[in-house]
Amino acid sequence: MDIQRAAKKITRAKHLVISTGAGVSAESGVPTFRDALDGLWAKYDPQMLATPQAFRANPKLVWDWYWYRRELVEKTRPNPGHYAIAALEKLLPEVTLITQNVDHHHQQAGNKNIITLHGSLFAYKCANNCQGEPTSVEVSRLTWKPEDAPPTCPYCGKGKVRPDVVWFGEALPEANLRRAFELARTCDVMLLVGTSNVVYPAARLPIEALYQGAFVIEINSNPTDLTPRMSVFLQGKSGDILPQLVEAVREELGAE
Ligand code: BJW
Repeated sequence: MDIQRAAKKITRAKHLVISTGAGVSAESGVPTFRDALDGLWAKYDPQMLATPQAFRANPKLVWDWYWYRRELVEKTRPNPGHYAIAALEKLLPEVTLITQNVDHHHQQAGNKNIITLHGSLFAYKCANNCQGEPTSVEVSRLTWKPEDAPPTCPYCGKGKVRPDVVWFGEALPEANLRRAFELARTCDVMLLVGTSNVVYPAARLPIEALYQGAFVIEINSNPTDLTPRMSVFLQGKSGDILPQLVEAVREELGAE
């Protein structure tokens, strides 16, 4: 069976890289981006909310939308999929998690070795990066009225404070991106979970891994454009499949 085949490869991996997207948090109640009915982009226009141009044109709208999402995520918790990924980090010698997610659920579930590609809903910076990239701002220490949002940068007094997430057209954090590509090119097994694989440069990670001969396992509730190239495709909810996969890995480890 495919789960057993995947578990065998994972158990014997020299370096397992796990790459996750919004689907892994869907069962926590965090909306994905591109799911047709309940994805964020089915209701909101990304060009109006997730670009630097949108923030310049309407900072309050963008700020309020991110604040609303932060509050929504704060009400949610990691799900069995996140905990299964954290268990893999404990069970196996070399595991690195690369995530596009900004919700911190992997950190809350217990993963330590994490590379974040698209920032965090809980971090903020000066929009002008007045002290260098990124000029982090601790928003809880600022006094500001919601109606006057976004607050002004406490360092330069000019730039507006913005969420430290990566918007369309912006560069990803350089060191994180470099490390993610190094790992994709050198890992022997990659587990790709809950991403539509349409947003670059993250979408290139599984392709790089495949080029280098890695065994790539995809878990998704729906096939993606990359599915035909996968070594194994496990179709279903990550909160169902990942715990089964971890159970099978434990059995493999016990059998060795
Ligand atoms: C389940 C499930 C369950 C559901 N279990 N599965 C090359 C070609 C074409 C375009 C480009 C290119 N290079 C760059 C671009 C432009 C652009 C891009 O990729 N556009 C494409 C959309 C065409 N990329 C960029 O602009 C990036 N920047 C860049 O390249 O800069 C270059 C540069 C260099 C130097 C200087 C300056 C610039 C930046 C991309 C930033 C993406 N930002 C966002 C928002 C983050 C903040 C926020 O949260 O608001 O990141 S957009 C959004 O998409 C978010 C996500 O991280 C990202 C990926 O989405 P993800 O995670 O895959 O979610 P979904 O919803 O798409 O998919 C969910 C999947 O889960 C589905 O498959 C479901 O089936 C599945 N699922 N429930 C398992 N229970």
